[in-house]
Amino acid sequence: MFHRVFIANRGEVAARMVRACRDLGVDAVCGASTADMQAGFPYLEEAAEVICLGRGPAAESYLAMDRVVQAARQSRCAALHPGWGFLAENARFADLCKQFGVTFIGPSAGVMDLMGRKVSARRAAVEAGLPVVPGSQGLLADAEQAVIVAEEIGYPVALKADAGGGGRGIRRCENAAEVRIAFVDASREAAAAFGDSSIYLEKYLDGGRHIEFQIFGDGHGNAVHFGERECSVQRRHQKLLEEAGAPCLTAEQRDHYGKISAQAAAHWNYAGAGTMEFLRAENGDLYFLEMNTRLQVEHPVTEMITGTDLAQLQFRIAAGQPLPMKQADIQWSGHAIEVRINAEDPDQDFRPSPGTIETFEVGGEGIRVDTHLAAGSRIPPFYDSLIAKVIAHGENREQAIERMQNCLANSQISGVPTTLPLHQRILASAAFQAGECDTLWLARAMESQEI
Ligand code: MV4
Repeated sequence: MFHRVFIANRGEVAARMVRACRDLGVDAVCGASTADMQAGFPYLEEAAEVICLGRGPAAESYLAMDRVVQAARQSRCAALHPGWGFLAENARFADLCKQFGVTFIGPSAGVMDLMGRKVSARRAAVEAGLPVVPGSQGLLADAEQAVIVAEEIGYPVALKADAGGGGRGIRRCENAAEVRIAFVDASREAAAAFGDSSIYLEKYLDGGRHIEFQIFGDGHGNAVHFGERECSVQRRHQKLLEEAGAPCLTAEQRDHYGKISAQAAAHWNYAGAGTMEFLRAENGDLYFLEMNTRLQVEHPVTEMITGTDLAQLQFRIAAGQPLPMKQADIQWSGHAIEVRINAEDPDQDFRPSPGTIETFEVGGEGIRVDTHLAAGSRIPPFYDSLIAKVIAHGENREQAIERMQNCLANSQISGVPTTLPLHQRILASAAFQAGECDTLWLARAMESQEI
């Protein structure tokens, strides 16, 4: 195992990785912006060393690749954990780490590059035996080609950016006229957002649900899956609540899609943590959409029901150890739900609400809290607004819901407005309790003031 690891991230992510380092007996060196160094976060007190990366804006600190690598080297770290967000899926950064002799805790730059472009990810998925949504063979040359492919596949279709992901820039089209307009808009938008205007097309599946499978490979040809999560409760492609397992999946489906996900990871000789994202169609079938080559924000629900520390597993794999378990060793117990508490004002269209946390008291039976904050901590304005994840584990879904509701009812968070009251309304809704929410449910339920 490594002696010292550089944590190239901040906030809740960095706090999680500092905890993994402590549990593994590894010294954690945290890179931090000046804004975060003054924010009073307990994890920076616990770190073996804190290195200033630059000023508050992420472009001058957490996204400044050269500075981050230099800081890791200068602090004599053998490895670097990118967390999620920032540089975690940047293949050029993974390559840079390698050049500087620092082990990037994640998969190879090659597989990150393959998955970073969605057309190549689709192709790799097909080769590895995963079901994909019917779509264009590759990139579309122009709007007229898009119309030809759309007519073959049948409407509605989704136009997507090859360099996109996470839902940014997806356009649903019902006819040729809409495809022509959307193609021009989507190309322009993709060029501005990603510096790459390439567009492809898929059949649009309405009423879908977001199901993702957690996989791990060890780069020695072995791969396993840790089951699925459902993340359909979203707002503008931001997940608000996730659960494991998925209420809409049968045990047979978990085994089947988990198995083919792990087989695909083994096929690519994948090393480290990854997530296969699927869309569940209304008929119950799952289709591969994209792969995230990192651990995810919502990994704790999987940890709770499998009893495995996935962050520690990342460190072990990166240090060259083989997977310590076989598929048959991975068992599921109970149900877990996570809510993301954001410092946002639900009454002001979820505008971020930076400020100082005055009280922070969250906990209860069967509750885990992942946070970087304590009373008195400041929330700088530069980064995403996640301040805590509350995870409830129960023997079954009903108990997990009940424990989460008890926890939220007794929580005291003051100083800034948060999304906590919205979570209470979601948990109390009939649709959520019945496990019936698709990806459009939250927007509609809020629009109609149903919640
Ligand atoms: C789709 C889709 C319908 N049909 N693809 C959005 C996130 C990105 N990873 C994929 N997304 C979608 N892809 C086809 N062919 C609908 C979505 C989608 C969605 C997916 C998951 C969770 C929330 C969503 C919200 C709107 C659209």
